[in-house]
Amino acid sequence: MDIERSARQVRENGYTVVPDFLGEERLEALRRGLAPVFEEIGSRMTDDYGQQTIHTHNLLAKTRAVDELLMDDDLLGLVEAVLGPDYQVSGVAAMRPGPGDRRQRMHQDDGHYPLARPHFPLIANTLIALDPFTAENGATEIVPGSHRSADPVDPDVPTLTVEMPAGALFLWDGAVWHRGGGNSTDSGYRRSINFNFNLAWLKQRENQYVGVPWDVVVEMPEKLQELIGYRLTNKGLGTVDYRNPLETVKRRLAEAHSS
Ligand SMILES: O=C(O)CCC(=O)C(=O)O
Repeated sequence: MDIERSARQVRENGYTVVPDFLGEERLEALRRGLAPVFEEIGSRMTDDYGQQTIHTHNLLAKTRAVDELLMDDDLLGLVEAVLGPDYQVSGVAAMRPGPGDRRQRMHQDDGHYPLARPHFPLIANTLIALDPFTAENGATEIVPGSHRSADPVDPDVPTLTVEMPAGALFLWDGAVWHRGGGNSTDSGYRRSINFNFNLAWLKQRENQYVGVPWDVVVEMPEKLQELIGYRLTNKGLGTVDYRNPLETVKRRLAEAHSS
């Protein structure tokens, strides 16, 4: 992956697509590993938007199928090039718009943080395609360059549909206006993995400390423990007894194995 080129595209346009990110073998392994998760996914009705895609959130509590991918050096290199070294996992989900699902409302992922716009990137959000993304099956629709806007989101501006092959990585600045597209097919699903990263001194979208059970956390590789928040950040945020929280994780692992 040409990390510098992709990071430049994110700075300039608000997003990048890396078409050949996964490769055939990893793509197949992820499809197999996530099959039980996708079987659980349905659709939901809302008064405002009709039938919409439903996501499986808190994925690290439900499967080990995405652990390796989440620690991928190229992926994290690109995230670091966008956010700098102090980033963390903010949420992990499986997303699959299905036949009849309507498009989402236009939104910005960083709307949780009440800062004046435009601002530096707070979030690097990603979708990794397990099926081709097409205009028909719900490919994401974005407004290139909107991460630089100070205006409120306008749902009526022209969008670009992010069509990409299975195995592609789509990464965008959380300030970009976007929405999941509608799925007008009879039977085509648009399976994808969503890794959402944010600056490590912000609150995570999904509470990883509560969401991922402790017995799962202690068995994770240290790199993953750190990614989901068990680390010191920004000159010492996140201590336990004024020490690195990883020390507590390791102590509990030793206790679990000795009992
Ligand atoms: O599924 C997509 O294309 C985008 C999903 C999204 O933006 C969201 O759920 O917030």
